[in-house]
Amino acid sequence: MKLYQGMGPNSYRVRIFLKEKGIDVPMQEIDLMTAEHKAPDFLKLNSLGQIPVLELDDGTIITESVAICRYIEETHPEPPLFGTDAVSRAKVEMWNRRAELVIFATIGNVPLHSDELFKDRLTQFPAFAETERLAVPKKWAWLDRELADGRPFLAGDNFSIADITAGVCGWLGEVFGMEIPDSLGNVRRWNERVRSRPSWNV
Ligand SMILES: N[C@@H](CCC(=O)N[C@@H](CS)C(=O)NCC(=O)O)C(=O)O
Repeated sequence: MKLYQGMGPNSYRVRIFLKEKGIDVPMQEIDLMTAEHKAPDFLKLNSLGQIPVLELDDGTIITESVAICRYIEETHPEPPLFGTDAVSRAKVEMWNRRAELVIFATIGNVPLHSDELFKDRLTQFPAFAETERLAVPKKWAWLDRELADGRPFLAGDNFSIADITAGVCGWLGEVFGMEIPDSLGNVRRWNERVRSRPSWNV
């Protein structure tokens, strides 16, 4: 098995997931700054030219961070990070989707539409980046209201992939000057709880 990965939130969430599982996977660093992910050899692995990519020993290629994590979950079930029964699995899916669609997408649009690194990937609209930047505190405020019920993790009592996805958003926001507002105590406590785990130092 080999993980092609590098900088950015998606590789980061897979590395955190592997660390939570206690698994060592050989990794190959793909340099986004030199556009290694758009080189013909890499496009044979992922036609979208994105990282991370997991290559299995039989040559099977799995892309998409959550699909990679699901494969790891199936092959290494402990500790469970996708829930354990019908309700908890559904809640983890629900919160992972919400973290991706509501928070990750909003924060991600800021660099996507303003950073030099993405200028060839899409037509950038810097004004859209700014409206998304302004929307970020509102997204965290929504999560703060959700977490007001006192649950320790997004999907309930147990740490899951949803916390990894949303926690990586906290990290990405900091990288681009969008810290979680001080006034949002529930989210700040959750963020501290999640990101102080040893798995985040990868
Ligand atoms: N949906 C994919 C997104 C992968 C992705 O966008 N990766 C970024 C790095 S975090 C990338 O490779 N960006 C380069 C590009 O899109 O050109 C996933 O969940 O893995």
